[in-house]
Formats: sequence, C-alpha cells, structure tokens
Amino acid sequence: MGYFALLLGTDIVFGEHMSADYLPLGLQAPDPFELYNKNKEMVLLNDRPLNMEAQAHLLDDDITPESKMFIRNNGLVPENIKPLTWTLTIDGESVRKKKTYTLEELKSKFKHHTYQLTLECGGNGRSEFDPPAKGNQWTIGAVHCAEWTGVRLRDVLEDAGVKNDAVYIGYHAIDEHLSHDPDKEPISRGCPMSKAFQDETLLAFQMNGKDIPLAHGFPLRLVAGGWPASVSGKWINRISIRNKVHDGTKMKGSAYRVPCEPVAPGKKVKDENMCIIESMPVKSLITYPKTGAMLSKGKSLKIRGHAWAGESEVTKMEYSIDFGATWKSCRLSEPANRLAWQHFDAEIRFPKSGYYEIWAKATDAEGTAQPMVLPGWNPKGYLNNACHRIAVKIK
Ligand SMILES: Nc1nc2c(c(=O)[nH]1)N[C@H]1C(S)=C(S)[C@@H](COP(=O)(O)O)O[C@H]1N2
Ligand SMILES: [Mo]
Repeated sequence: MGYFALLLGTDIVFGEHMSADYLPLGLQAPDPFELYNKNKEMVLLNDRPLNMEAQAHLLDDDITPESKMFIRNNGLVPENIKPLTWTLTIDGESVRKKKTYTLEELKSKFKHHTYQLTLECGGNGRSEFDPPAKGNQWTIGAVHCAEWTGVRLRDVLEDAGVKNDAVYIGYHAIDEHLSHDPDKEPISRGCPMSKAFQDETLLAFQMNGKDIPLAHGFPLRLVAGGWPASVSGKWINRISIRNKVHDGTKMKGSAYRVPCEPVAPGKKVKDENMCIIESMPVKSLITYPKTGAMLSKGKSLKIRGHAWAGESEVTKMEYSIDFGATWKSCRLSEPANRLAWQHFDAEIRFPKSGYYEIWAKATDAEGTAQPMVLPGWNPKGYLNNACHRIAVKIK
C-alpha cells in the first residue's frame, strides 16, 4: 500500500480495505477512447505511440466526425498546449525573410478557406501484404474525410517571401519523440512547392467547424489532401522552405517510399531505388451494410460508400456480386471540392438465397482501376488499394 500512496503523492484513506491486486483508478492509464472522444468500435492497434483505426461501417458519414477518425501518431501527443502563445515560424534556405506569426495573426491577416479533404495513411491496408511488412497492421480504416478550415499555405509562404530556388517545404511539430530525446523529431515530412501552392493545401485551425481536436493536431495543422496523410503535419510550429528535397525524419531511406520499379515480393530494395510516394491511388469502401449482414429474400439491398483517387477524381464506380465475373455501375456523386471523397450507392437484387460477396471497384480519371488482388508488394507495405469486399447472406 505504501508504494501506491507514494505514486499518488498522498495517503490512501481506507486503503486497508483495498484487495492486494487492486490497482487504484488514479494510477490507471486513461482510456484513449474516452480521452480522444472515439467510438467504442474503433480498433486500437497500439497505445504507445497511439494508433487507432476505424472499421468500414463506421465511415458511413459523408463527412467523418471526430469519433470515427483514425489516429496515427509517431511520437507522443503533446500536453498543455497554449494556443494564445502558439507561433508558426517560416524559415529555411529559400525564405526571403524568416517570419513568425501568432495564431491570431494567421487568422486575422489571411483569408479563410474550407475544404473537405481525404487523408489516408500511406500504410492503410498494410496487414494484407505477404511477406508481411513491419509497422502498424492497418486493415482498411486509416482514412477519413473531414472538413478543414484554415488559411492557404501559399498565402503565408508568399507573405514571408519564397526565393526562386525553392524546391520543397518541410514541417516541424512539437510532439515528443518516444525516447523523450528533445533533439529527435518523431516525424518531419513535407511536399514539393507545387503541392504546397495548391488552393486546397491549408494551414488549418478548425476541423468540422470547431477547434481541431488535440489528437488531430490542435491548434495548427498542415492539410494536404490526396497525398499520404503523413504529409499533413499535426501540431506544427515551423515550416521550412527548402532549396532541396526536405531531409527531415521519415523523408529518407524507405519511409513513405516505394520501389521506383515494381519488385518481386520479399525482395530487398536499395534506398536509392525507393521513390517518395506522392498522390495516393484510387480506392473505395463499402460503408453500408456492415460485412456479415443477414437479409431477407425478395427485398433489394441499397449499398453505399465512398471513393477517392488522390490528386485525380473517381469517374466510374462499379460493384460485382459474382466474384468479379460481371460488374454493374453504381451512382456516383461529384466531390464537394477537389480532393474530397465521393459518395456512391447502388440497389442490388439477388437472384436467390445464399451467401454472396459484394465487391466494389473505383476507376479514376486516367482510367486506372482498383486491382481485385493485392497490388505491387513493397518492403514497407504501402498503397494497398485492392477492391473492398463485404459478405452478405440472403435467407
Ligand atoms: N506532428 C505529427 N504529425 C503527423 C504525425 C505525427 O506522428 N506527428 N503522423 C502523420 C501520419 S503518419 C498520419 S497518417 C497522419 C494521421 O492523421 P490523424 O491522426 O489526424 O488521422 O498524421 C501525420 N501527421
Ligand atoms: Mo501515416
């Protein structure tokens, strides 16, 4: 008992009634679902660093609410953030004049813009690769499309001044490395100037009409829709305008890179033959019904879901109930804005009772479709955009 009291920093009154194997609530780690307002059906992959994903049926909303957004952290979630004294510095080899802004200055000086943006972790779908790839074993739930409000990164960069030799931007954030070493950054990635200068690339301070939730980057986050979500730095306080490809943590080696040319499964690939992932590939999810649904015979079934295609747009959405032998079209919506996911639905009639699978396949504006089997194996297990499938029974 003395030991617990020491940890709690005070006496445990009536502690003599506690059973020997009882851990006082005050010493239990906080429940991440409660701490971060997450739906109880979210799946925790890791608690240090915290990584949590959705299931397909949880992603049914047109705009993903906080409770159903996956969390991907490389380090520790910052604590005690003080938005009033928060600053963002623009520096680097290619800035004309290094400049620092308070949050208030960013908000009052630049025009506000709101976009729905699809953010998918580069490793979403990793769990299916064989031979397996190390890292979080995401299934299909590391994607969301929330509505972000902020100022254009371009407006802020131009205010500080961008030199002609600018190539890339790199973000820096305040989250702590797992080792607690202050000289190490958990992650510091970025994007070429062309992506940094797009209309939809924001320095966001709001998500779904409110302050950004802590786990998703409060009080300031970079959002670059359609690219691996690792480009969208959370809790950022510095952006460097670089005269070369940014060389921060997780930019080099094999991180967020795939072989420049396809390789056989399991093959070792030299770092110099790995290329940085830019636009994410075309993909879709059936969000209704939930896989395993039981339906009664004679009734038709309305399926629905979302489809997205990185920098491109989804132009065709199809489903199959005969294991890919034939495909029928779904109704497909226009995106709310560029880089937002699109919604699809279809009404399906089943010829007789029994077990079925519903497969969904999206095609982008370039004519590239999702593969029905696993796409190109790569050492880190990125970019799995195979068709989503659900099972239904008709009785
Ligand atoms: N500062 C910081 N930004 C970060 C990360 C991080 O660990 N620290 N993780 C990145 C990765 S790998 C992903 S997939 C997304 C996840 O965003 P989310 O947690 O809001 O879903 O944030 C990115 N931004
Ligand atoms: Mo990620």
